[in-house]
Amino acid sequence: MKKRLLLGILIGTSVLAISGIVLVLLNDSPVNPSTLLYTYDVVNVYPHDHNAFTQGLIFDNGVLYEGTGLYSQSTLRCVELETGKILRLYALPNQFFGEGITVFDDKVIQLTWRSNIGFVYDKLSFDLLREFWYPTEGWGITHNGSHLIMSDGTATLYFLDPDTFERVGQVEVHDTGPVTELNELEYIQGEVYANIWKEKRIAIINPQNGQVTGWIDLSGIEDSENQDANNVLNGIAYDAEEDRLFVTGKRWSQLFEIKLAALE
Ligand SMILES: [Ca+2]
Repeated sequence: MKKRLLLGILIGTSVLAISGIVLVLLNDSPVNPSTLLYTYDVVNVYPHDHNAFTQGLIFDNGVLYEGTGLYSQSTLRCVELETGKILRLYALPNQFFGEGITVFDDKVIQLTWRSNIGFVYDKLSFDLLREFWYPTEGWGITHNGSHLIMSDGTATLYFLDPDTFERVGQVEVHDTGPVTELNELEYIQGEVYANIWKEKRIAIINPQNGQVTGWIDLSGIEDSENQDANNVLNGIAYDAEEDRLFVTGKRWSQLFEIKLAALE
């Protein structure tokens, strides 16, 4: 009996140990040596509303559009970059937790977290034009000019028809393993940049096959005022005309323009 018990303990311990190794491998997503690694230089710092729980951020036609979250506090806003001044604001009904946004043509599209409903607004007036349904959680959204690209907190990026909002494709994002917790997105020069929830790094993803082609290490960039575990890095915007890259975080008081620097 003692031998059996000992054997059982040994087997059990081994299974736990093996499971532990597997979990560590999956969670740590070790960096593929062929991916490019970037650090950053801060080029400009702009004010950011420290009450804005940033879930979506884009730069369009000279201004920022920002979607914020939390129940009873979610908004869509148009913001002046240089001053942080809110030029236009729409408050979502209290039952919705706002998530990612993107501008497609003359419309703003906004996801919600767990309501399975997206909203479509007129870009200039913020008049609500229509709603659409999707089956997963809503996290981040961007587009490649022909399709909307959305994340749901897993390793999957979904491609949606921009008119019908039907799902027409998907890719699994991976480096050496699946890369989960894909959050706010931005499509930049043929690749998808994705915040990883609760991490200070951004994945650069080939949208054709989901392969991570680079990582931006944003260690050291953080909010100087508002320390809270939920106030994580989130929000990537790109000014294509002037090639400016902006990042911020949830309830951060600053928004940073950064330049990437490749690490050897
Ligand atoms: Ca974005």
